[in-house]
Amino acid sequence: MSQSAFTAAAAHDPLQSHFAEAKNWHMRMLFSQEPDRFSRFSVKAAGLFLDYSKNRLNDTTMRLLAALARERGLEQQRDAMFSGKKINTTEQRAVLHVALRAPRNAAIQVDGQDVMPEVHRVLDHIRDFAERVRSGQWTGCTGKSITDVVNIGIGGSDLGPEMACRALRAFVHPRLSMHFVSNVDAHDIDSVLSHVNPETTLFIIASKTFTTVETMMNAQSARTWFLRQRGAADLPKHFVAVSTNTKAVAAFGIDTNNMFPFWDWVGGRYSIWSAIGLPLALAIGYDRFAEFLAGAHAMDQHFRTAPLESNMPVILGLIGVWYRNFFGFSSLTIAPYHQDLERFPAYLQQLEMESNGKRVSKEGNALNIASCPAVWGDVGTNGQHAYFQLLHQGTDVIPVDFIAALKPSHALPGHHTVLLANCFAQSEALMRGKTSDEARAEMRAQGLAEDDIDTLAPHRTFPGNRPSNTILMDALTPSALGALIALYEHKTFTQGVLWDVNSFDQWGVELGKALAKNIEPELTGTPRPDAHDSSTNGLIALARTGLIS
Ligand code: G6Q
Repeated sequence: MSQSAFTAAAAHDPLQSHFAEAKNWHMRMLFSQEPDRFSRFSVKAAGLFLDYSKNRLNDTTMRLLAALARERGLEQQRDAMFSGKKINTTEQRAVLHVALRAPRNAAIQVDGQDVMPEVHRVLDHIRDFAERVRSGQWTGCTGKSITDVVNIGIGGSDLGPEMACRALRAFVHPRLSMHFVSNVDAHDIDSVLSHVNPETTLFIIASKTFTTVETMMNAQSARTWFLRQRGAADLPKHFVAVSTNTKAVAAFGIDTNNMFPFWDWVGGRYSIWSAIGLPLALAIGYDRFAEFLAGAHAMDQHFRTAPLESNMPVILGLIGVWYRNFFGFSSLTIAPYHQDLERFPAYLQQLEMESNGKRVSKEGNALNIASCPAVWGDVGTNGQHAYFQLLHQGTDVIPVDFIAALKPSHALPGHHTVLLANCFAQSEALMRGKTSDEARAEMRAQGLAEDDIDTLAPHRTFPGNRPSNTILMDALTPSALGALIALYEHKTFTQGVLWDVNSFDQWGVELGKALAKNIEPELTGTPRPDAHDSSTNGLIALARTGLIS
């Protein structure tokens, strides 16, 4: 394995030597030596606040990490992305989700062509369509207003709009219920179809390629369900498409005037800002959707212009690199203390793991360093009653990103104070831990016998020194959500640059799309035992009999 660009960088060895010292620090010590850590290690941008003081780092760490980022060409590669260069080299594509949220008068070129007029033509179409559906002007085939919107898509054509519609629940039009169907397992679509009325339901078939098996099967099932109850002439009022494949959309029977296009320079997991965001625009209205785009654009401006040392996405990315490549931590947990961000961990899981879950460099050489950690999580306070045990006392150290809003989107008294208190208390406890002496003193105060104290002390001791970031916003508004997603997009970009991977292809996902096609005919047709191992043959045989015993 050749040396990677990461370890070959001149800034790498000083970081390695610094780590030899830093790995012995306890954050309790850092906080007592540097009482101003909160102001020193926090940053505001685009309406978000990041406190990164509860991390195992100091000024030198951040200076050395920024030097590594500079040496790896982060600033130049960022500028290359923003200017439409084909940085997705394995697919020869530009990467321009930032253009989708840029103002109308921006000029961004791909192959010598300004993409902004086309971006805004589609946005205007979205605005017009969303307003007609929301106002009741767009009706179903019997003249009734639309009450249910069913988005059929998967991966990047599902997770973004689903997460965002859930996150901005408080802003959704009261007449509209939003549904998301993704799984080829028809239990998914069945549970939706059994609750909606064909006369008042709008289906959005969302697929960049319009060939993805899951989406096409679900779309066909929705179409069959619809045609069983209504005529083919009624279909155009109830089916619209978001795609880059006009021919396939027309072949499906969708009026191409009701097709919302996007472009090959929008990656699936970066597509919520494109027409893939149509369900969100329908749900919250175009003006709010525009605020969502503006929030992301504000974060883009910050990422583009702030020095690396005070650049929020860069800081988040560098801290992740510090833990992954020096401490060797292999996982990151996302803990939104906001029920409406329930799907945000799943969204980030795709964003980070599909982008940076790579084992070769851009040039195709095997990496000699670790790349993306496993990303997972769930909302607080629920996680506290489940896996937080491992975060506090497990043998692995797992850094946490806490995310919270200062103000709730509901009016129920009391809850929000308790929620925030829990969020802050968790990061404090993870950082401080509880020493054996403290555990013993606590038990003594509770009146326990000395023998019991000796037995219990190791179990009631917490090592602490477990890192976390805390990201705060005023409230979970469209603009704050836009900024939050863009923050993580640019964090992911930063890490991809440091690790020297192409963050914008997904050959592992393409593999999954191809593999099932080999086995599917064998489940109903002739098996090909020579084509597989004994395990796969055994499983195919079981599925063919449909019986375990
Ligand atoms: C995202 C991935 C993947 C993709 C889905 C759906 O970056 O490429 O999640 O979005 O496989 O693809 P289609 O939109 O083409 O149906």
